Amino acid sequence: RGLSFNVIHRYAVVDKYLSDLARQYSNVQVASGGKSVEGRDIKYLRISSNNFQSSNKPVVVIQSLLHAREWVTLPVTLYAIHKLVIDVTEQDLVRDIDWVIIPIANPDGYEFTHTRTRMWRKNRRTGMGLCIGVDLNRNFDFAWGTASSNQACSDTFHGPRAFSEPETQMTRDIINRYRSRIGLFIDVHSFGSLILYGYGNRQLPPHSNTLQQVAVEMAKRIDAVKWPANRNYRVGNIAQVLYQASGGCSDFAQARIGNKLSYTYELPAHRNLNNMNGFLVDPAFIRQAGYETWEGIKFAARYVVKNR
Ligand code: 0X9
Ligand code: ZN
Repeated sequence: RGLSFNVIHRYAVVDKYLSDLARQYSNVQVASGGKSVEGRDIKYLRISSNNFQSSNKPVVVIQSLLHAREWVTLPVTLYAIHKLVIDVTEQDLVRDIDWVIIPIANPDGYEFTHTRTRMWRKNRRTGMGLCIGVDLNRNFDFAWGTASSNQACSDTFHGPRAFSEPETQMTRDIINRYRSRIGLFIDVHSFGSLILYGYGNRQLPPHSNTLQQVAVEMAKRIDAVKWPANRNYRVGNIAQVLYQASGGCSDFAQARIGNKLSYTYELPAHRNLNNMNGFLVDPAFIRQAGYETWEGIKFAARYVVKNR
């Protein structure tokens, strides 16, 4: 039952799947967070064993495909949905937690990677001259415009102002709406086998020790079920591990949820072909990506329940 895990599904397939689930399962609601630049609904699921709105359980938010070309992030959210709705083997996860899952945060960019340019990263904003697209992970209102590009042609163009894009407004509104209940926020990207926390300007949140310790445990859980077996996940502050970056989604979330947990995942490049571009996905790894990442998410989610 559900969707297969041997292909990367298109927007229309995921869209129908989310609606079907909401029809078939009383604990699932589908909502639109608004429309993308090109007019696609940005759908997300709320999963709650009681009434989501009146519940006071901690909320875990998982988002994927903010960057269009990072296809392998989609099976991670679809696998999470599968394990929370269709194949529920661990009851505590639905008993103790409410979930918000946003599988396709950048639907226009994502469809464009299927129809035209596989390596497209940004959204499909026009009207800025010859070049198209805003980097949605530079468009959030956290130190906006300080470590990003003001050139529309750049792949890290931060947009005309913070939250200029409907796609980032959607995530902002979800974060603001459930702010007091969000215990864990995960923005899934690829690639690099990393679990990163704030902030992108090198400043550490006051609870960075907790962020580090929980991430180390998540990485252990993932590496333990990895195939091919290897211990390659690394953990740390985004600016120390990667580079400085402003306007990031998980930084904005971190600032809003205070001493709770916000991470950016960089999934593994899962290549088994020599010299294969790390954004390309070997079909043999689609299920594995969901399966192993879920082990990390579960650890952090349970940590949230125990430490609320
Ligand atoms: O540069 C990015 O946006 C992310 N890497 S990616 O290769 N997927 O583009 C990392 C962003 C992490 N940013 C913050 N936590 N601020
Ligand atoms: Zn990314």
